[in-house]
Amino acid sequence: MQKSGVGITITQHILNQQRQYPEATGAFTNLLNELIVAAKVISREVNKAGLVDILGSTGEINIQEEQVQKLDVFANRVIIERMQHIGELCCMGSEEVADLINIPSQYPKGNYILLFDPLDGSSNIDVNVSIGTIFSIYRRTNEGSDEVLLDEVLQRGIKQVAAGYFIYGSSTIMVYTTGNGTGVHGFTLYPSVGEFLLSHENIKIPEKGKIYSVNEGNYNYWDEKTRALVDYFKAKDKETGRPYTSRYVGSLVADFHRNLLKGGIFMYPADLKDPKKPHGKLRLMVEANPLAMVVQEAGGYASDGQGPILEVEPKELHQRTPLFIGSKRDVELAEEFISGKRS
Ligand code: AHM
Ligand code: MG
Repeated sequence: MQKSGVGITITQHILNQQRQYPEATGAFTNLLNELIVAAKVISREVNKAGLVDILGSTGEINIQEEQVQKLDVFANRVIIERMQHIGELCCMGSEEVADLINIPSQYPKGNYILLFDPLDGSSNIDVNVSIGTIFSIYRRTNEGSDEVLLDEVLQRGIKQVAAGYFIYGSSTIMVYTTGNGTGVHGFTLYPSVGEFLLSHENIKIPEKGKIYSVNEGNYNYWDEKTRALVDYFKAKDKETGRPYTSRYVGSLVADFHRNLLKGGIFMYPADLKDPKKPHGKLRLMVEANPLAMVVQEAGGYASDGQGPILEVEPKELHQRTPLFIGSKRDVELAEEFISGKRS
């Protein structure tokens, strides 16, 4: 990973990328810039969460039947309100909202679709552990039509035109990619200046890591194959660098980001804890797909245990999926265990 000494801002970086496509209209640049503004607002609010009386839940239950925290509601609102008026989106989808979010009729519409998890890792808000915002951008398939159908949104991850996340940790970092070999780049927010500056240029994930990240409290809810996989990472074998180190904070963005930089595998396998959720906990469209695009562009891999996440045909906006993501060789190994090719 190279460090840039020139302090290039995220805006300059996006514009530089845009210049490589003479046919680009600037719509996409406009979209990303507005999203960055939304993230700065969320970041400021997250940073003062311990100072103002914003902690605690609103008492509402979101459509995933989980307690909604106040900051989730805030982050969700900021993104919708900032993004709906810019004229680049035809609709949005949020982890916190059951249906597609239409663009109000007073605003112009565009050809992009924005899917997001406004504040991932919400159970960590009130204990000062890193949380994040995840985003995924698609082009609509039926440009020109007034009505946006769910079918246009339910595209495979491979069709994403950009994806990334903001992590609100010891500093606020944005990581994004536009795919096609353009690389994965990270920018750190300099709060006093209010700018994201390039800090992690062309991130590459190590081909094999030393870390496994999973909620092992679920061990007894897993099937035999999943248990065998995690047992494998814990077994002693000098030649293959085992046992791996265990690291899990329970914020997907934070666990993913650490493994992206250091190498390793994050897993949220299918479990039998809740028979209504046989595919584990994480959502395909707002969590698995965007991080899968990032990791693959960085040289890693993401699988649902049977094949690439990016090839999964989505059937519902809030579909859940098992997720194995990180260093290529570690995820391929996980796939061999889960798909039964190895035991
Ligand atoms: P959330 O989007 O409601 O915050 O839930 C998703 C989070 C992920 O960030 C994290 O990886 C996972 O839930 C942790 O779940 P668990 O507590 O079951 O290990
Ligand atoms: Mg969430």
